[in-house]
Formats: sequence, structure tokens, C-alpha cells
Amino acid sequence: MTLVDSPNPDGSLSINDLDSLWMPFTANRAFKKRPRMIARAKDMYYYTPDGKEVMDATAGLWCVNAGHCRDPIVKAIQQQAAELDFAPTFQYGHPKAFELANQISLLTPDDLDHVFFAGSGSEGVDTALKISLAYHRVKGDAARTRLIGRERGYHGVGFGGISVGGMVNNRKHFGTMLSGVDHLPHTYNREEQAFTRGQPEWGGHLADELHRIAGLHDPSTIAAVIVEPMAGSTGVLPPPRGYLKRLREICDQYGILLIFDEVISAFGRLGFATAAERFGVTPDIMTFAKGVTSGTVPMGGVVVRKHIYDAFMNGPEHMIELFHGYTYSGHPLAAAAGLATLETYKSEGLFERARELEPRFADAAMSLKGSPHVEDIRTLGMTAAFDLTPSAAGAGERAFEAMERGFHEQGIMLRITGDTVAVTPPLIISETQIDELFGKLDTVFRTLT
Ligand code: PXG
Repeated sequence: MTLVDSPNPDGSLSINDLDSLWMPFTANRAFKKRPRMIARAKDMYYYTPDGKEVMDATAGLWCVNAGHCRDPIVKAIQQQAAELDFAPTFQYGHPKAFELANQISLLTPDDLDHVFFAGSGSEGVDTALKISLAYHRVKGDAARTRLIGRERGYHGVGFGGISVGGMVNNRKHFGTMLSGVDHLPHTYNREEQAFTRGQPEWGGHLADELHRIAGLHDPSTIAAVIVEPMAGSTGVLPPPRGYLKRLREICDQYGILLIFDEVISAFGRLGFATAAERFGVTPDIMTFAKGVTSGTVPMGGVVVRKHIYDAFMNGPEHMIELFHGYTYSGHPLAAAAGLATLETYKSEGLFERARELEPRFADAAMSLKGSPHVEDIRTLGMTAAFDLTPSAAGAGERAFEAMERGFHEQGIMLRITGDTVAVTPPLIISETQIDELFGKLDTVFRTLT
């Protein structure tokens, strides 16, 4: 096989050119009939190939927290590519991977002090689950093999993540997945919680379901519980008041590890470095990805507490302590991007900025109560979700129309899940842009069929 020149040298695309790429989590046929194509980006905006401005209301996929193509981050990546393109982190090292691990451990609470790098959030989740199982085993407690997730949870798309995850479309096609997994109930109840700003008052008691699950299987068989502190992909479910604290207490009571999947919530989305900090609850293991490099270079990972790391540092010193890792764990480009990103968050005070803007952002979101089709609105940090009444044409149709109209008619990028529209802009958004964003969204809702 040889590489061929583009059949259309002027660079224009014909429908056939879109055929080869099987797009992820995409309605491929609908997209290829009417593409939503992005060519470049700067700060709060994307630009289409013909130069039309599209406001990024989603920070890409909840990852571009520092805004697009920021100069210091771009420069750091460029320099790194010229200086050290790749070096293994198996049995060798390069300084920036260590530096970034130190910076991350400074941002995470208490003794969450040891960082294991992966290439994505899904790999981070797999890593967290594997470390949990291995931890109990190295401690001589090998009977702890069960993993507990939650309904409506999203933990990426690896077999570990979909097993503990609770979004049915992500699970139903993929067989029996991991065995020995159980799920807590989700925490959403519209009757009790509709149009809540921030954390709902109702629902803290749902953490007690962990007692029931522990009673069913016996606590001594359970390795870990994994939850998103704020469920993101399922359509933004802020944790009910007291819920996370209760989970922590029950895990402590039974010797179960608590994993917070902070792939979305870490690095400023909720106005703090981590959701753990915001809610004052420290997990044993935390996953991260996305915002660590502001989406510029793929990276994920986990941070573990000291006692977990220490449990592995036994045996002969020439022996590998954990048989796990990825070729791209701590990749030099990702490490350089991560360092420049964290520096940008710090120098621009972006976490504090998100915290200060939260009331204004929530007011603007809630002002759409009463817009056509809006059944519920939820907000937390720089995040809002709008549940739309499903149309007679079928589930998901109305939100899909909102995404299309948003892009083609209003110049705004939205994320949808089912009939929920999620809004999660970069943290550099200005007050005027907040008004612009929700103004556009209101127009989108008013023009829906
Ligand atoms: N855990 C959580 C909590 C996530 O939100 C992952 C793991 C997986 O990360 P990777 O890097 O493997 O994709 C995620 C990813 C959306 C959306 O619009 C959310 C994610 C990814 C794509 C879209 O809600 N979250």
C-alpha cells in the first residue's frame, strides 16, 4: 500500500472523504450528511473551515479548562517535541514526569501523594481498579475482589470502566464484562430535587445503600467503591448534601477503598483543584485526566494515598512492585503540557475565578427555567445541565436537534446525552460571554420543533 496525495488538492472535502473515519460516540450517518467541522480554535471559540465562529460551551469534552491554544501551553509542547519526543518510563525516567507528579500531589488533599500516569481517563480508571485489587492482595486480604460502582456512573469505556459504570447504552452491547461488580443506586430524584442550584438537600441517605450491598456480599469481599463526586456524563448530578461524607464513613467502617473518579471534576471545573477539596472528603484513590493538560495532549492517571503506595514497596528492590503501566504513561509531551497547564491555572487564578463566577453562572443557567421543553436544570461549579422533554419522534431527538441548531444556527458547541444538554465552558469565560452563552442556548430552545 502507498500513501496517495489528496484527490482534491484544494483541500475541499467531498462526502466520500468522510467515509473512512468511524467516529467515536457519534451518529456517523447524520454527521456525514451534515458535518459539524472544526478547523481551529483560540481561547473561548472554535472556528469552522470557512471561518465561522463557534463558542465552545463544552470546553471540548470537559477538558479545555484553560481555553484553547493558550500561548504558554503551546510553546511548552513545541519545545518539548524538539527536545525530548519520547522516553520510556518503564525502568527509565525523564525529569518532567517527576515534576508533574510532584505538582499534582501538591494539588490533591491530605496524603494523596503518589501519582501513576496513564494515557486517558479510561486507563486511569482501569489503573485505579487494578491498584485496589492488588492493594488488598499485597496486604494479605486477597478475598476482597468485588468492585462497587453506581447507576448512571460513567468511568470511561474500558472493560473495567463499563463494568462499574451505570449507563446502560455503554454496557448492553458488551457481554458480561467483569464479574463480581455491584452498583449503588444513582442519586437523582426529580420530584425532590428539580431546579436545585448546587447540591440537593435530598438524597444523602442513599449512601446507606452501601450497608445493604455490604450485607449482601459480606464486607470482607469488597475491594473498592468508585463514584464520580459529581456525575458528569449522565447529565450532571451534583452529590446530595452529606452523601460523599457518608460513603467515606461506611468505606472506613468496612475497610473498603473509596475511589473518586475526578476525570471531569478535577482541575477547576468545580472551583477547586479537586472535588475532594470542595466537598471536604478525601478518597483513597483519585483518578484524573482531561484538565491536567487542558486537553492539549492525552493524559490521565491516578493519585493514591501514602498507605497504598507504601503497601507495594516491599520485597527485593530489583523487583517490579506493580505489573502495570502504559507505553505512554508520563509521555514527555503530556508532562510538559501538564506543567504549563498547571502553571496557567495558577498564574491566572482560574480555579478561584470559577468559584467566584459560580453564582453568576448558576443565575444565568436558571434564568432558562420556563424556556420551552425545559423540565429540569442542575448547576454545580462551572457546569449546568438542562433536561428537555423528549419529543414524540423518539428519545434523544430533541437534544440532538438542539446540538445541530446550536452549531449551525447559533454558533455554539453543546454536549448532549439522551435528552439532556450539558454546558461546561472553559474557565476563562467572561461575564459577558456567560450571558452570550445562555442567550444563545435560550434561542436554541425557543427554535426547537
Ligand atoms: N471517568 C469520567 C468521570 C469521565 O467523565 C472518563 C472516565 C474516561 O475518560 P477518557 O479520557 O478515557 O475519555 C470520563 C470521560 C461527555 C463526555 O460529554 C464525558 C467524557 C468523555 C467524553 C464525553 O459527558 N468523560
